[in-house]
Amino acid sequence: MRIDIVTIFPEFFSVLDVSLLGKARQSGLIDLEVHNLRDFTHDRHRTVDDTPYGGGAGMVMKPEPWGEALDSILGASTSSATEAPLLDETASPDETASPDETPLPELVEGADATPTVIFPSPAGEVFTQKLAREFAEHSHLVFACGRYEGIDQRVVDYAATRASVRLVSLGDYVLNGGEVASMAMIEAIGRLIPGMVGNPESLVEESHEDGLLEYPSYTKPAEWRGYEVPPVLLSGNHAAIAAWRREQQVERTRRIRPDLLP
Ligand code: JAH
Repeated sequence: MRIDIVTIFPEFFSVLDVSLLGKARQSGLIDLEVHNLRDFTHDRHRTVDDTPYGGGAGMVMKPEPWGEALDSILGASTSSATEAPLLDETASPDETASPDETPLPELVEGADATPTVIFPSPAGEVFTQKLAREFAEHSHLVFACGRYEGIDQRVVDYAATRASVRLVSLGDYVLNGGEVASMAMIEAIGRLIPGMVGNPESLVEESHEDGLLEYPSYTKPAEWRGYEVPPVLLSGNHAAIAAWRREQQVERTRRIRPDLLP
């Protein structure tokens, strides 16, 4: 997977050199490049912001550096999104033919090289494990990290003519910019890329993959500072352990996240 990040704080992303993501990059599984938006300015102050048309508080990110950054990442204009929809090349000629009653050829997601530009934004759709799974199938993701009051809307409109565009929020709170949100998404997506986690079974069991919160975990020693490990976990009765864990999951979910229950 190819990941590009555009930001005025490229140094934020040095954390991606370590841990699981760092290994995935070293192994070539993830090809990640961080771009400094200021490298796409031409004035001596490397200006990326200006006052908002119509007035109001704060500053807005200027479109010109964003346009040049996106062009350098996506390749200067040979449009895909504005022109004919991409055909599923795996479909037989019979399936792609569109006589009266037959639906038009589908846009293929992940199977093609159409890049997806993600704008982290409190105004976006909420990032969930489902969205992480979807993005993990894409071959090229571009994270466009805004700052200040946001990016000139025309950048989003232009990006949509060159790529799939998604506005994505981590939840109902405001950060100072898209960088931390991008990192959270990259970590959630990166660990789902096939070949990432040592044990694939550890992926399906984790929180939210089955719509319930995780059960509590214990390790040695069996007694610590007077606290004991629930005896069922030492019983060797695997059916009883599985039942206890499920009950803990349901009880926790009912108490903390009842919105997740049917
Ligand atoms: C804030 C650009 N919900 C997470 C999130 C994502 C992005 C931003 N804030 C919160 C943000 C300022 C400028 C993006």
